Amino acid sequence: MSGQIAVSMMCADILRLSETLENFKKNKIEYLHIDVMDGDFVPNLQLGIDYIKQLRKNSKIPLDIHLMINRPEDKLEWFDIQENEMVSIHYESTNHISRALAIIKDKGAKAVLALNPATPFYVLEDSLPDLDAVLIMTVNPGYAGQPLVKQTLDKITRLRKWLDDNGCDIIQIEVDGNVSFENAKKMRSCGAEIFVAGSSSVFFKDMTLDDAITKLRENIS
Ligand code: S6P
Ligand code: MG
Repeated sequence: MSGQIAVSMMCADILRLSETLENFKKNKIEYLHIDVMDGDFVPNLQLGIDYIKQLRKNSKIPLDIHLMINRPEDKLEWFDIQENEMVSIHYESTNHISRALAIIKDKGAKAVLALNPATPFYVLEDSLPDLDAVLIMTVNPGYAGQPLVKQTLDKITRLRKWLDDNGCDIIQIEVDGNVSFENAKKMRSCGAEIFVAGSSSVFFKDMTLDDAITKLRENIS
């Protein structure tokens, strides 16, 4: 199966959102990636509840909600999670991973555990039965436009093998951070299946959305 694109909405031009969403519909973008930041787990504030509501009203593309917030289990109810959505929580953000994943699964959504670049993937072991995907951060979370943390490429390869060896070939790997055209190709060959596309691909300066999406699709097919 070809790789899927989750466009990073924090990189979209807020003054042109409706035409951007029309373009994503035309280009059959698989997910709208929503970065939620609380100024505590990460040193930045980003997309909120009302923005998410507006997106759901104006687009049928499923959301991929990336929660970079501490103690997500206390806040998941705020998001009105829908059945066709993906929701990721960070391993580093709570002592109650199992409780948080259960809340997401209860809503019928896909449960995703996100790992910062320096977090080893084997910490996932006892969560595997609860997971639909693993989100590998390939930059340190908090900002768009950062350089790749290079050792995360090898981490994707080792994670894919470990998942397959443990009978979890159904668990997908999503990658987020500096997924440039060139890096996306490498990440694809390492085993990534869902690609968060931000300022280094779909929103690449001086390229149209159409051209950038076509180029990214070629590199992850
Ligand atoms: C980063 C956030 C990401 C960024 C995305 C931007 O904390 O989780 O989703 O929005 O990485 O993409 P780029 O190509 O600018 O790194
Ligand atoms: Mg993200």
